[in-house]
Amino acid sequence: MNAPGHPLLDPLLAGDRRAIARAISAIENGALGSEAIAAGAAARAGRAHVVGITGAPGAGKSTLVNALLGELLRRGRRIGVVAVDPSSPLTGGAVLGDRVRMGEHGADERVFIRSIASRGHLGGVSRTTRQIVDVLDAAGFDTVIVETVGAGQSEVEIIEIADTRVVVCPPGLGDEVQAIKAGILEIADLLVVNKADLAAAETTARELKEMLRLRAAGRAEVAVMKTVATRGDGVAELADRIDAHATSGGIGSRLAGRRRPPPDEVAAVDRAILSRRSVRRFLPRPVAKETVERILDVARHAPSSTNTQPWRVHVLAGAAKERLCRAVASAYDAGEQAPGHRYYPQQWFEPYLSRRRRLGWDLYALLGIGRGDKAAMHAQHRRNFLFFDAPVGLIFTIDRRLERGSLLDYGMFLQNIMIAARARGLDTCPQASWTEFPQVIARALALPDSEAVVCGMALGYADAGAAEGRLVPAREPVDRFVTLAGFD
Ligand SMILES: Nc1nc2c(ncn2[C@@H]2O[C@H](COP(=O)(O)OP(=O)(O)OP(=O)(O)O)[C@@H](O)[C@H]2O)c(=O)[nH]1
Ligand SMILES: Cc1cc2nc3c(=O)[nH]c(=O)nc-3n(C[C@H](O)[C@H](O)[C@H](O)COP(=O)(O)O)c2cc1C
Ligand SMILES: [Mg+2]
Repeated sequence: MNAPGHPLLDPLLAGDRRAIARAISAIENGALGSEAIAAGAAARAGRAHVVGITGAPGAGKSTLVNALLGELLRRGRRIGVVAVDPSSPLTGGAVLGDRVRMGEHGADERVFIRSIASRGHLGGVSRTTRQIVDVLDAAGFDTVIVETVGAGQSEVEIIEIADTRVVVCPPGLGDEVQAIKAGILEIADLLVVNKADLAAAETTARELKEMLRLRAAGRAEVAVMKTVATRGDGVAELADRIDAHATSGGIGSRLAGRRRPPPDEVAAVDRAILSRRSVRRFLPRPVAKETVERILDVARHAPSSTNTQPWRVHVLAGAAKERLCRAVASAYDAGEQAPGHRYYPQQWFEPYLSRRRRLGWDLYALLGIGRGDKAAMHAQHRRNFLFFDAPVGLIFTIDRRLERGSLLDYGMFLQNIMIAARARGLDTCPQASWTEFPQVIARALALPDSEAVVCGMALGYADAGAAEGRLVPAREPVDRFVTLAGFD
């Protein structure tokens, strides 16, 4: 494990109750080293099933947690419980009776119960709760139950705390049910009408189902259950549902939720993707070597089948770039394209033929190149071999023995480079044109015979005033290339 060291981590991971209790206290108090404990626990988290029990004050959450605890213990689980701001005690349920009171004092090794107050938390109660849950997960409990009132926590925060979210509703007055936030319905995996011994329970359950149908469209599959927590009625069924959710992808889903970028980052990622254009005229402004290295350092995290990472990159600037450009441009002028070059199909067909033509005509129109003006077209294509004046040129190669699948990996790597460049205000143009001159490139870069040229790429700062820059090739709308099935 790479977690930064903390003396409590090893005993904690071994399930030592004193270490668990001390780690939780350290997190609660924001003690020095608590971040290291939290990071270490988070790195080991993901095995426990974390069940969040949320709902209005007095809904019967604690009573239900106690009953559920008893049921899960009967099923042989080891259980950690965290209660945020409890006003009623968690005792360990009927099974444990008086033997277990609170966590560290507990006699039963199978249960660890901890209450925390929401006041006075450094970094917020949600973060503290999340970290404590991770500690219990890392300490080896099978199930971690978290009771929260839900107030002051956003839905996103609850998603990051629990894998399975149970919302407890008291039977109520219609108004009270109406007050349930739509957001809660969006994130609930199970809705429980507790106090089903009261007359209004049936109506409440019906209203909740209706609300799920109307306000949370597409969530009609969310079960609405009834329990009488004080008697244990419906608790075994609830445990069944919770277990079913665990096995159908629930376990660890809270960790996936944490990787979801916050909204502002969503916008930034989208902008980097949507602002990318193939730029065909660059400013002479140089790009620092460190910047290129940084971009490649990000791009190397591209996925590749069985992590083969088939890319090899030749980064050229200054005289090295000039040398390659001179060699290839003069080969182009002499008409020395390699024979047998198979990048595109021999014979074009629709709809690809039209799209291709459209791109060419639009580009030539912007540049004032008339149809049939061979010399001007030649000169424009030639600019590829100057990397469109970009200060940095990249040539990508691959081991010839690799197959088509590796080119798929390669594409993802190339896109990463282009997006990472955008994020830094830089522009690119991916270039297949270089593959017309593999031998010339091999000679200029002293490539071994085993390496094949995949493509080239220009990298630099776009010339904002360039006519070519006004080219915005259209894209087909989603419904033209997507088939959706099974969503309703
Ligand atoms: N009639 C009835 N009463 C219940 C039931 N479950 C809980 N209660 C009672 O409801 C009251 C509140 O129960 P708690 O379990 O403390 O409720 P809670 O949601 O944990 O409350 P807070 O932690 O304060 O938000 C207690 O008096 C319980 O005995 C039930 O199924 N039926
Ligand atoms: C693998 C690949 C090779 C390309 N080769 C060239 C090229 O050699 N010369 C060029 O001017 N544009 C080249 N392009 C750019 C495409 O024409 C461009 O991506 C397409 O028209 C869409 O425009 P956009 O990238 O500006 O959105 C290439 C793009 C890709 C993905
Ligand atoms: Mg409670």
